[in-house]
Amino acid sequence: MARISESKARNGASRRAFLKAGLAGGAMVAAGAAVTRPNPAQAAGDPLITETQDWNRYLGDGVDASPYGSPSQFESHVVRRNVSWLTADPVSSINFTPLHELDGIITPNGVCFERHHAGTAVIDPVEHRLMINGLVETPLVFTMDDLKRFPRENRVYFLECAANSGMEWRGAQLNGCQFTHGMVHCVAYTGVPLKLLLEEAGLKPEGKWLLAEGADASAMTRSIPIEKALDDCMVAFKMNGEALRPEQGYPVRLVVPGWEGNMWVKWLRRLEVGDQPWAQREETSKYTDLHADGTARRHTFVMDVKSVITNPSPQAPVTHGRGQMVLSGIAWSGHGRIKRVDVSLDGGRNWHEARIDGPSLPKALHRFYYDFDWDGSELFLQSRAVDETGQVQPTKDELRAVRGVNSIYHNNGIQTWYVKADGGVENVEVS
Ligand SMILES: Nc1nc2c(c(=O)[nH]1)N[C@H]1C(S)=C(S)[C@@H](COP(=O)(O)O)O[C@H]1N2
Ligand SMILES: [Mo]
Repeated sequence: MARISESKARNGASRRAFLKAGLAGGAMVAAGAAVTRPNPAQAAGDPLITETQDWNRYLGDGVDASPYGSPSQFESHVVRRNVSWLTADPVSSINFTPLHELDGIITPNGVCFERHHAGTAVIDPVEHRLMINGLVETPLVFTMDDLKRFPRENRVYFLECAANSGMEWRGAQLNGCQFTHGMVHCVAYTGVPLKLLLEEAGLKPEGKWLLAEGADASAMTRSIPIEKALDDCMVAFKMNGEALRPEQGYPVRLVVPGWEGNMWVKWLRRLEVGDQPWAQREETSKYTDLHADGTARRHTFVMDVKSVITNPSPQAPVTHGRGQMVLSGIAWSGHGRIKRVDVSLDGGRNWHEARIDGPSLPKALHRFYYDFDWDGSELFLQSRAVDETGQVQPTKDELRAVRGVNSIYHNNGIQTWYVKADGGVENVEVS
């Protein structure tokens, strides 16, 4: 995330109230208490039932109306959005996934967040080439047709930009999970295991690192340890069953499961095998974590365990009043599966185990729910994920104690949403 200025972050921090955990009242959730069901609509005399509606009276559009379909016109607000002050120019910019409008674990292709450093490259697949060179027995150049003749696999992975939640280091700032956590998407990829391509070229024993290079105008380049390349990396050409979207690297991108998004080079054109990391811009001046003492953490590749409540959240307030509420969110870890998610309604004093529903896949988003009876009082919602390696998502204060506040990258701290009695929701911190 290139252009965030420190003063912006500081101002943002002071803009929102920091609430102390002396929460008056608090949400009462009596164990085993009967849940207040939603009020059924007043059926008698409802014209939506008694009158014939237009959609029932007139023929609809025929099958030729939309050869490539798009969402309902009533869902036109479900779009990627940006934060105008974050970057100076759209070609080196970011937009965010509308997490509060989605459910399940798969991100639809049209709303996967985009991050590019030099705009979206437009590449005719017939003219695209992928080269493998460096410390290999036989340097190779693949066409897209060549790549599609290697045995392929289908796997679901999240991609998270290391700068996700980066604006929240110094305090609560952006009002919506789309903006605080929307630099993540989760897609089913089809592609060739990178291992097969490297074996085809023949790795020399001194080959320890891989340089992945993009064909866009930024020529994005990152060093990747060879163990990771041989483990679970993929060269992917399909997402959610169809061709990669141009924004996501059409015709081919690198998939680096569980590791920071910057390494997932889009428009992948070259893989060079070397004996040491290259020290490119994106692994020195960017995507490193500056400590208070002036030293920086480098090669912080894995995205640690993290979660966020997507509903309710600032862009998705509670509109139905007290009674039965479906709280929902997502959790993920670059180390593997999510084992457990707990939810707090009172800013982290008491925790309730959430229900994980849907597939639990390693290095993929997990969907969780907590169904409860809201008594209409203020809530301080938090979620805390634990992954299968036992890592527990830290509080923001715990994170700051170790890493200071210079960092933009790798913020996996616990998020708090303040739900007011009127159902409105705000981004806050409790301490
Ligand atoms: N060639 C190329 N690859 C790239 C980038 C880029 O600008 N150029 N951006 C990187 C960054 S910083 C991230 S977070 C991810 C974003 O992937 P997405 O646009 O599919 O969400 O792509 C990475 N791969
Ligand atoms: Mo990124």
